[in-house]
Amino acid sequence: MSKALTKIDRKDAKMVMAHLYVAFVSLAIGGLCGLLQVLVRSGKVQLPAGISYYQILTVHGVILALVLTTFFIIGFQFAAISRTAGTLSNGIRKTGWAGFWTMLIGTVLAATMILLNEASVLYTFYAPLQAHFLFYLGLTLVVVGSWISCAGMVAAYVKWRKANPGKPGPLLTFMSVVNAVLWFIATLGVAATVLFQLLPWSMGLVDRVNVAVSRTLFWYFGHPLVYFWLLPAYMCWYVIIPKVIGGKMFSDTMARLAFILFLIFSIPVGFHHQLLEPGIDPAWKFIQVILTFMVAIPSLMTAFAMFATFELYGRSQGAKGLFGWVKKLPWNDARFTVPFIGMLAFIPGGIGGLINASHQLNAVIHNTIWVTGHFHLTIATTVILTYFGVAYWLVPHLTGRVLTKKMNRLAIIQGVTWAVGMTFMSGAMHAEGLLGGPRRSAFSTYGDAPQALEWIPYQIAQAVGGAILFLSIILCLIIFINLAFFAPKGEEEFPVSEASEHAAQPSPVFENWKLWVGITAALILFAYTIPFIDMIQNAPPGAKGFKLW
Ligand code: HAS
Ligand code: CU
Repeated sequence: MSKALTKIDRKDAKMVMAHLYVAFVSLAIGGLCGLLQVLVRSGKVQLPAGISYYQILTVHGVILALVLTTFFIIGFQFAAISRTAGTLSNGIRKTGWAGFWTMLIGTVLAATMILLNEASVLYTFYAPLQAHFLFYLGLTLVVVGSWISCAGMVAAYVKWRKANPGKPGPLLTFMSVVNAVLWFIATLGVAATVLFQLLPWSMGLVDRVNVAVSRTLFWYFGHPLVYFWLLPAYMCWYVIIPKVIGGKMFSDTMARLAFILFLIFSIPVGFHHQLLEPGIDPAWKFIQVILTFMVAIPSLMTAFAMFATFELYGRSQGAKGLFGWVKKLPWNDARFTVPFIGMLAFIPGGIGGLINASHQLNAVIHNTIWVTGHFHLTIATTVILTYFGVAYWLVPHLTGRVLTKKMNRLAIIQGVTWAVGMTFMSGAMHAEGLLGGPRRSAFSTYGDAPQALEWIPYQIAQAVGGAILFLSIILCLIIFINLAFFAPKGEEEFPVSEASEHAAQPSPVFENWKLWVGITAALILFAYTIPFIDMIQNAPPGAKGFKLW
């Protein structure tokens, strides 16, 4: 690696930081809403000033699941590309800024409509709940902005390839491009339902909406969305963590293969969110469940690669026995420990996912707060703690400061408090879900039904966990502000691992985009064409809009 590439250019750094500011402001707002939600659901607290539970729940979901993630990911991927494929050209940096502003305007528009209580439709904005059309327009701008930025990433990669003919793209750049391509294909679904269904319907141009089609288009997008969140975390695990611990990446080839498998299998699986919906032939649900189990494979490969990385490093340091290597890991380095807690959470999180995907078991947990427990382990622990772990070196790298010992310690405390809070909150959600406690619902004793009364202690446990999580968010914000504005000046490393010297050069087949995008398209057409024809041909008259809040 030439010296020139190890430090990100200042102009690039500024553009990336702009994204991170939005991400962390989102964390503050979304985290506060989360705290209010668990308090309301404990039955002990009521919201003031006529604010509705569903309004803050919508803010929470939209600002954390859609806004924080997208801004963080785009910022991080531009940083990864700038670091490994060289400083962005002026044109590409401008593209990044154009994407940033488009997304920000969209975010402000959507947020305004939610705050005006015109769009309490939750982050999945299911029809026939009907929001103000400006809410859908705002989300459209967020998606369009992300397309502009992703096009910039692809352009940077193409430029690198032209300048380095015959060489495999730098791993972090390659991974960013896979995620950008995944995002392009996935967002076609949400763009289609918003542009052709929800916008005309909310503007009053058409009266009714085909709910089954709209929800199917949503989940065509909604599942790969979760991998769009996950892949940047995997970029950190595969490429950054080995360098942080002082070891080597297990296998560059395996990392590329895992990413390509995500591209292929992420999309044709949306029905696992619709297993209990009518109007879809069970045979097609079955096929998409099989494909869902296929998409677990690259995660299992990743688990294997991480264990291998840790064990090889531990043994190189003289570790003995089956688990001796655990002791050799740098537990006092937040850049490792915080993402590691994320990895641990993905063991129960992933198992929960496999349970959800099993049709019969889905009948038990669907629409219960078990699902909320599942995604607070996956996105809200595995992914977000990895993002925090990244921010703890990326922010000082970008601002020309350092992560001090004190901040490093605070960061570890942040990770541990998150783990504790989430164990309470997510654990209680899983348990309450098994007792039938519903998700997406405010506090109610359902007319003092005995079953509903059983849920209450778990809801109190969730409030305790949620309050601890909120403290953890405050710690995270303190660290972020310190690293952005106050930490001592210096040079913080952007760690990028090299492959172990025994590893083979990755095969050029990984960069055969026509092949991979072709297979992806074929699988999508296979999994969705007939069900869509069915849904359109046998459609009921369609639904009028409802505003239930
Ligand atoms: Fe999920 C619902 C199935 C992964 C997020 N999921 C959701 C929702 C969200 C979400 C947000 O099939 C709710 C959507 C809504 O609002 O309705 N999910 C899966 C499956 C996986 C999965 C099969 N989900 C994720 C990830 C998410 C996420 C990742 C976010 C980032 N999920 C479902 C289903 C539903 C669902 C159904 C619908 C439920 C319903 O009925 O509504 C798989 O990708 C999981 C594979 C993962 C593994 C784990 C591998 C373990 C690793 C860690 C290694 C640890 C190490 C450390 C190395 C097989 C990689 C160890 C060290 C030591 C010392 C021990
Ligand atoms: Cu899914």
